[in-house]
Amino acid sequence: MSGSDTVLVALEGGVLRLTLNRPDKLNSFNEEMHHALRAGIQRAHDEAAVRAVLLTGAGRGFCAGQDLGDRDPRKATEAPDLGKTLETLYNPTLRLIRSLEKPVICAVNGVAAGAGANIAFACDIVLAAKSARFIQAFSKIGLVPDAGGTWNLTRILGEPRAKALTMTAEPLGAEKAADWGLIWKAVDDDRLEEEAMALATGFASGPTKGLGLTKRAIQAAGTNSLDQQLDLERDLQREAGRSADYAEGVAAFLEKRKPDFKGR
Ligand code: T3D
Repeated sequence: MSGSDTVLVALEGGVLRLTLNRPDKLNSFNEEMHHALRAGIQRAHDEAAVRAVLLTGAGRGFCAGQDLGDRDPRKATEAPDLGKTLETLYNPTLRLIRSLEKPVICAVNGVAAGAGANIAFACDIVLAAKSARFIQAFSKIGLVPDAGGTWNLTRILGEPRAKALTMTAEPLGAEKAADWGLIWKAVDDDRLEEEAMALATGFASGPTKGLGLTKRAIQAAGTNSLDQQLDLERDLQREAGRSADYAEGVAAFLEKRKPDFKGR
């Protein structure tokens, strides 16, 4: 499989669909897939025509984290520098997802393990098939959670659940993940594709500027004081108020018609 085939990329009506595509390995990450995913998200940063991203997996899994076939200790002469692979491969992608000021929807179509689970949790809105499960597989192989897992799980779930999930590697079902607030929704398996695409398509005709600023504000709230956050809201509202989409939104409301947002 060539590098570009490891992530299928399609732009449909403003939605950039990125499909992790190594189904025989449950879409685990090899180096080519890292680069292809990163290039896809970078494209969403660069192209105004992209107004939402939909990330999903091909086959029966979403993503099983690192391809352990590429880490076979029996074939290595020395221990790998996994800090380097985080620094050069996983972390840049995580940062690109978080800094993209456009909605990133994740449709978890099956098992999400290791970094695969944590990349899903880094997306803005996560839908999962009811049959999907999330596994913090790291402790099974003597590693620590990465791809932002310790940060997201602790903030969202608190220490007791974050520690138990990561230390036991017990699978967490999609419905429980939704009950715990880790994901937005668990949906019937045969509805996942349709629901995720409807959500992404809706965003792709939405007020992209305002949505992006909303993402920035929500992400800043975790570390800001209330005073800092009130100042940030003031500044971002000022910016949003100058957007063409705000003018269109108010005009459309007053004219009792559907707004025609251009994403500016
Ligand atoms: O190394 C670094 O750069 C540091 C960063 C690390 C980040 C990480 O993500 S570390 C965690 C790595 N991932 C795992 O430890 C998960 C390993 N996989 C599993 O535990 C299980 O496969 C699952 C629980 C995810 C799913 O189980 P199941 O029973 O549904 O499927 P399976 O039969 O285990 O897997 C199906 C195939 O996918 C199988 O191949 P085969 O036998 O049919 O040829 C299996 O070997 C392959 N596969 C699944 N996960 C991986 C994988 N191949 C390579 N790497 C994998 N991670």
